[in-house]
Amino acid sequence: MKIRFIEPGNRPYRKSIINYAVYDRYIRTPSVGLNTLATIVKRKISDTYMYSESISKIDMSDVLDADIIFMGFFTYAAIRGYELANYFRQNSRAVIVLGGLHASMNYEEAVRYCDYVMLGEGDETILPLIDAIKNNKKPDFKGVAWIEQGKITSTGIPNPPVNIDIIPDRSLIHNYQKMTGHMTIWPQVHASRGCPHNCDYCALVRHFGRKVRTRTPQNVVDDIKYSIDFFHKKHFRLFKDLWITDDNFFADRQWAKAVLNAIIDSGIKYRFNIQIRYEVGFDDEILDLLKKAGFFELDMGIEFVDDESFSTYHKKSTVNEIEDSIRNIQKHGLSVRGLFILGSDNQKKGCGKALADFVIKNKIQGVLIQCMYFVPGTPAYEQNKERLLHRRWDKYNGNTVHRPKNMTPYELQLEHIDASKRIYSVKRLVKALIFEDAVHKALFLGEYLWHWSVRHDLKKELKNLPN
Ligand code: B12
Ligand code: SF4
Repeated sequence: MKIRFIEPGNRPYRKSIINYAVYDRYIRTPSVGLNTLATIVKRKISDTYMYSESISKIDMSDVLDADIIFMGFFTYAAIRGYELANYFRQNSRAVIVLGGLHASMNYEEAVRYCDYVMLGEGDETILPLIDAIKNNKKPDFKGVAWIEQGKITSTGIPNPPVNIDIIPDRSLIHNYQKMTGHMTIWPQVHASRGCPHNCDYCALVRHFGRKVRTRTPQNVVDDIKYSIDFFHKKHFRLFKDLWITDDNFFADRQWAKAVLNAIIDSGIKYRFNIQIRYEVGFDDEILDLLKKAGFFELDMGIEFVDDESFSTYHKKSTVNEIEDSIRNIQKHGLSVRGLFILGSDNQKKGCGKALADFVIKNKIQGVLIQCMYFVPGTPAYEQNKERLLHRRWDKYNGNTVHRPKNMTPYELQLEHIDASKRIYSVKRLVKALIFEDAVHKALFLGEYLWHWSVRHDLKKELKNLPN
């Protein structure tokens, strides 16, 4: 049997000099989730291989004669995913299976483009589905949807896998080893799944559930070691950074401590960053451990810089608490990256400047700004879907996609551009290049170029937005 895994990009991969400077135009990091599934399948079926449009073109001559093509994607890559699925259906005899967060939560949409949609996480259902296909049987276990005589059949959401101790085999991804020389691609490890919270707008809790499932600390350390080794094997890398991509690594505090201690005991000398909620900023013991383990940056989901927005979206933080948390983190010698949302119902014109002022005042080093969007499958989507401008999922990558309450969509997009321009101004670049340490000089320059490319795309979208 021949199995191929495909990760579509937000847009198809194109070789470009720009790939060396920015991460999301023609280049991104390949999916750890799809790589994990490919690793599970490879153990049983030797002719298993993966292509990710984040780092290469798809070799169609290798894919079209596969028996099964598995594709996985998030919302921003769904349109490209459907385009590829249509192409495979027309040009290959392969069974086409779609999965991942977007396909799973929108299976009634996705099922029109494939033979099967897989629901949920897939680790425990992918091999049974391959067996069912091989034996020409319809799946009789949870986790699959398909169309039969024009009617959608779903066997329901499967239980989430408990044992997630799997080290993704990076060598299964086409071109990956070669691309590890690019500084815009970095090693990633995902150590736990699920989050006990239940934020209205979060798709993750719907996909991964509220029960936190963790990998053993030793398995996480082994993955970190292998990942670092993979990235350094063929190339010299000036920056030694690894991103632990968990959504809520500290939800199980005892386990988090055990992993940090395991990293310290392993003697790995590397630099890590990780996502946090603001409460972690008050936990001195954890902050000390993070520093000792080699963490240099904490990526805080701050979302808003006004208390009214926090209460509208049921986020139980205040601006004062967030500022105190940031100060305490910085006191421990760690820097803070801010993850923000613009376009809440409470915000009006000027919110871009307010965001930039907050970032500059609190010495936040690096930002990701996202205009508010309501993702299918969440309560926020159900309440707000009438306000979405369109369902062109490829635009759901930071752009304005809804009608804000106190601004026009066009004005909100301008606020986003304004915030980015103020934070990544030439004046601030020069200042960073003179006064920051070597790492933050390089980081600021990288972020400056990345935001320049993000703004370029945001400006291009302006002509499509109502004013
Ligand atoms: C790492 C990461 C990135 C990386 C790479 C992403 C990648 N290639 O996977 C980078 C930095 C490039 C990135 C960028 C962006 N990201 Co991002 N990212 C993440 C993050 C933090 C972790 C991804 C991960 O490894 N997950 C863990 C693995 C185990 O899960 P998984 O990939 O879903 O796979 C499992 C299942 O879904 C399933 N599965 C997956 N595929 C398939 C396929 C089949 C056939 C089957 C059966 C099962 C299956 O099985 C896997 C194992 O169980 C997620 C949050 C999250 N927890 O997922 C956000 C997330 C995916 N990002 C998000 C966003 C919005 C973005 C950006 C648009 C942000 C921005 N404004 O720039 C950009 C898009 C870039 C672009 N233009 O293309 C959103 C997407 C929301 C949505 N509804 O789709 C998420 C969910 C964050 C959030 N809190 O909402 N991101
Ligand atoms: S805390 Fe973060 S990961 Fe958890 S539900 Fe809220 S937004 Fe989602």
